[in-house]
Amino acid sequence: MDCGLYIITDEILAPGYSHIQIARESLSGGAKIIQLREKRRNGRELYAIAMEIRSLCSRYNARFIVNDRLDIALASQADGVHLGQDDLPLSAARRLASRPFIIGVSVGTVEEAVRAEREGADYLGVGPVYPTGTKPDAGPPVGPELIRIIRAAVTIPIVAIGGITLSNAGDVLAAGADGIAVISAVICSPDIAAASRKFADLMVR
Ligand code: 3NM
Repeated sequence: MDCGLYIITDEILAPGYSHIQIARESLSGGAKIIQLREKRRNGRELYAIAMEIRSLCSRYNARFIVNDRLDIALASQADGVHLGQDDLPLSAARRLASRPFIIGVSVGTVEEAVRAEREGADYLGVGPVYPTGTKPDAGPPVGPELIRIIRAAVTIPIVAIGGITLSNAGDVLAAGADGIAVISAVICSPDIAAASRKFADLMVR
């Protein structure tokens, strides 16, 4: 999977912005992957949002990933799904969605990373790298050091997540992350497209 700037939509953190608006602005600022992350809406609403983001991502030649909901990902013809450690097991998801459908898995230890790769994950979300208020149950920060350790232990792409800002993103990339996933540093900014552009520029250097 080609990585790059990976933006996760969160309507709660960006009052007045819908998932679709967040996706549109991030894409116009150079995001390469959009993940729809929504835990409150019903399936019908989520499907409608997913269909819109699907077509936006196609227009920008970006990937579209759905958090947790494999049903919504498949129904909307997303490029993939992102699974947490408490979501559907990877092996079960893979039975329903064969490649090239992408399955990403969140990991917070090298053991989880190695297991996810062995079970067929296409990329790893590793975090939280730094403290973050966005996901209070994300666990203690692992620091760029865990990126370095996991980089040496697996070959699949690593997307670093958690508390990543313009000032620490360089350290995370230097530790071996292939991509950077960002929520608050982009979507809490008054200009989502401009904030995305700054991260995207950092990643092509
Ligand atoms: N998952 P922000 S940290 C959604 O560690 C999520 O798995 C994490 O948001 C993990 O960029 C996180 O605002 C929140 O810190 C990331």
